[in-house]
Amino acid sequence: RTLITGSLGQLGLTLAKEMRSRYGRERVVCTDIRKPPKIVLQSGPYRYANILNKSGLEEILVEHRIDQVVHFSALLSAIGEQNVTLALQVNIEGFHNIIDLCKIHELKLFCPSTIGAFGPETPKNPTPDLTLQRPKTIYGVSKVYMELLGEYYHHRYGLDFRSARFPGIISATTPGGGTTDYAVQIFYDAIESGHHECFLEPNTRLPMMYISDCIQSVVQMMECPAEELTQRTYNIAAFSFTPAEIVAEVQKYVPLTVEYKVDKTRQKIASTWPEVLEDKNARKDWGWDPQYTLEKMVPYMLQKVKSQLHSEQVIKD
Ligand code: VAH
Repeated sequence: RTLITGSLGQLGLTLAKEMRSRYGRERVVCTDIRKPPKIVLQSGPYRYANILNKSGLEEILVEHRIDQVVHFSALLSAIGEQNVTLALQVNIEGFHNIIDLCKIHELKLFCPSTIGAFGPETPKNPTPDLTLQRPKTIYGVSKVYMELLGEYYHHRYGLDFRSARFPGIISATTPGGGTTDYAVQIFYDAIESGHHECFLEPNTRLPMMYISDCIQSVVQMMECPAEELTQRTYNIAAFSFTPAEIVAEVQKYVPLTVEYKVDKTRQKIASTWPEVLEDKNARKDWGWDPQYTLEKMVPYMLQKVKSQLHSEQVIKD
């Protein structure tokens, strides 16, 4: 039975849907601190949880006989810089509660890391699994801490801790406060207005991934026998692109104009991140094999966003 924290964020509900279709509706419990829309309550078990309330979390784990946790709750890169205190609480204290409970109850724990766990001194192209990590955001610092503490708990207490460094994830689910969010917004703008204001410079190359591959990576990592994993945290890569490149790809399908209105804060963050991740160990150890290229993803995303906006319009009418 799986518990997903931060399930109302960009990835949680898509992962819950995939896991429920594989393991059964009742075997995946979604939690979040926010009030869920009705459709979420109808799709499977949901519990209110504040990851700063350790005893409340423990009650849910015991009551639902949880044996593995996917911990998504975190403040992302840009929003973390706006509220460092809250980022420390959620990304560090919240993680302490989760990892301690997983140790006490011997639960398997997956926590996503990120390209944001690297910094300006890290080799950018390619960025290997094991390299210098001096991130310049509280988000990145908290994710390096998570990687190191997870590794320590594995070696010291035998905790089955697993992690993958996600690139910017592209999905028809709104992300919250990231530096790669322009790559989601561009699809909504292409469908709704035909014009996109991009907050990054046109030549800012970043590793990205379509959500279907991201969700598969979590399922594959969690299903992999522990003895086949040779490390706790793995880079995973699909493709990298610049704003100019994705604009050109979208323009093959729909009219789109773009204006570069650079957000200095997010440009500064993006300039410290890798351009291309090297992920040979994930491919070797647990069969990582992304299915979506940039060229394959763009028409999928346009279709998904179009039908999502249409169904929202129908509900409004
Ligand atoms: C962010 N989307 O931009 C997240 C992610 C790789 C970036 O961690 O902060």
